[in-house]
Amino acid sequence: LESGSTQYEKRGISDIVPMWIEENCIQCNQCAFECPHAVIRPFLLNDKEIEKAPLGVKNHLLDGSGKHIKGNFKYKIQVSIQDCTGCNICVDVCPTKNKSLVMVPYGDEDKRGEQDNADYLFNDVEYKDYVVSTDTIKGSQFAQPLFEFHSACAGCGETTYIALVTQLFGDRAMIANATGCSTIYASSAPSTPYTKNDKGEGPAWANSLFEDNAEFGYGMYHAVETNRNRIQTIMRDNMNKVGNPLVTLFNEWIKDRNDGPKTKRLRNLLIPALEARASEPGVLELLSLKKFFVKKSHWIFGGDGWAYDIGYGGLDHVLSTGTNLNVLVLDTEVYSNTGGQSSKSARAGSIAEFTNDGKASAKKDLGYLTMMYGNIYVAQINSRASQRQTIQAIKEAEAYPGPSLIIAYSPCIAHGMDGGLMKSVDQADLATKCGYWPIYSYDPRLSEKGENPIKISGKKPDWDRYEEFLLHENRYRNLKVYNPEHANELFAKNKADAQFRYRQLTRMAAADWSDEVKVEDKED
Ligand SMILES: Cc1ncc(C[n+]2csc(CCOP(=O)(O)OP(=O)(O)O)c2C)c(N)n1
Ligand code: SF4
Ligand code: SF4
Ligand code: SF4
Repeated sequence: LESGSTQYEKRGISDIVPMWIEENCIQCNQCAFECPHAVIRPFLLNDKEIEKAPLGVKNHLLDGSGKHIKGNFKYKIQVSIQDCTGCNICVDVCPTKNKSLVMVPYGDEDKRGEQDNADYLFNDVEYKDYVVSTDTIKGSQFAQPLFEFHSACAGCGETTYIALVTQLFGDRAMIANATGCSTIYASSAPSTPYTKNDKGEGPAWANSLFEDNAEFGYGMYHAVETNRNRIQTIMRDNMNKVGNPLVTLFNEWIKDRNDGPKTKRLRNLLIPALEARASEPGVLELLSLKKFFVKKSHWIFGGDGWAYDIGYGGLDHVLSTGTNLNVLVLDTEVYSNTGGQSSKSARAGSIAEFTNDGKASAKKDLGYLTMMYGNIYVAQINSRASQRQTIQAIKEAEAYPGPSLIIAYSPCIAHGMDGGLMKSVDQADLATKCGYWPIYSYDPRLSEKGENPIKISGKKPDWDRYEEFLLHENRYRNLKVYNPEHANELFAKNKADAQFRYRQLTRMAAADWSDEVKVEDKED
């Protein structure tokens, strides 16, 4: 499949699309962060870009606000209306009292020339990801999403996370993807939403099977690192046979070979320096390995059916090896792609195939099980409840030089929520508020310093709203309709299970970890 080919589909599937009301906008970029389809984006324009812009852009620019932006750039939010699915997520997350986005008929925005505006901004204006730190919600959205316009359901809860990973690390990402929704919307012939930036860099992505995905990603890691070890050997062997600047660059690369941004800079210096010295020893072989100069960001994506059930043995094994890999579990608590079979991520009282009378047993706590290794970064995230914690966890996981597991709450059509996914922002927020989906991280780097590694984000759960959350979704409500007594029993168990897990988490988060200081640190 040709990378980035979904951009040519321009499906125009929604008769309503968001209109930006610039006078209300506070330039927070939360709409772009949450859009599951990478359809709404913020742009910063310099004078040259403004000069060439269509009138529809020129006449609707705000003075950029915030440090580094003010005085230097104009700001615009832009929707590519032909790619919009009308899911309403951007409107719901927009935090201004008078909404800065409203849904209007497609024809109105078409008449205003919004697709021409989008074509100009999306293709001819630079993505200025260097202006505001990408550690922030706002800054991350000035980076180009390298995953866009896919065929997931309108408002899908999985895809926001994938788009964000590509914004943060996409130009050097390598992704192994378990079969499931995330392979179908990523590779339905003839197009793929994975794309590349203007330098031709983008994620390398592949799917093997449902059951072997962790092992598949582990193999990718070793294939890449074997080549990178060869680079190091050639550099070491020839250090005394080449002159400067190669000696300096070789030493720097060997020291920083596991640092993504530093190896990007070194790659840009190494390639021309090597090309200018093609006759020196080892240089031609190094040039044949140039695509491995940059440290790859290794990711393993999959759903809960893969991670909790069918691929669990492999996932557990790969995590146990201590390898520097990042696992993202897109947790819909059900096998979504094949029509809704119950997984071990599903909870008591939920209805799915195999559990038509309500699941009797508790949800498996994948986060807790994995934390018990001690040396694995673990986080549970929910972007529609906290974008801040989501980006922080994804950044920390990637930076951790060992295995990481991120479990991401993913609203799905299979949940049958009131109002559909169009209303999933409030419902997902309630999932965290009521204790159904606590968000936390476990960072082994803190433990090594003798600090408690667990951070629970947000307020204490409001357990009184737990049943309200359950009854907003058909996967639970239907049991209440067909068998109310059984439903009451299982819902009580569902809540008690969640409360037990939360108490367990808070007990661990309150514990004294000072004994865990690494031995060499104690001796200091
Ligand atoms: C060994 C095997 N069993 C079953 C399937 C069929 N299958 C493909 S995707 C899928 C469900 C995926 O569910 P999940 O991992 O939760 O991902 P989601 O679709 O929810 O994102 C199943 C059962 C398969 N491909 N291979
Ligand atoms: S309506 Fe949905 S697809 Fe369209 S821009 Fe908003 S969030 Fe994106
Ligand atoms: S979420 Fe609303 S206020 Fe924030 S950038 Fe988007 S339109 Fe503007
Ligand atoms: S079925 Fe669920 S997970 Fe799959 S694309 Fe639709 S909303 Fe996303």
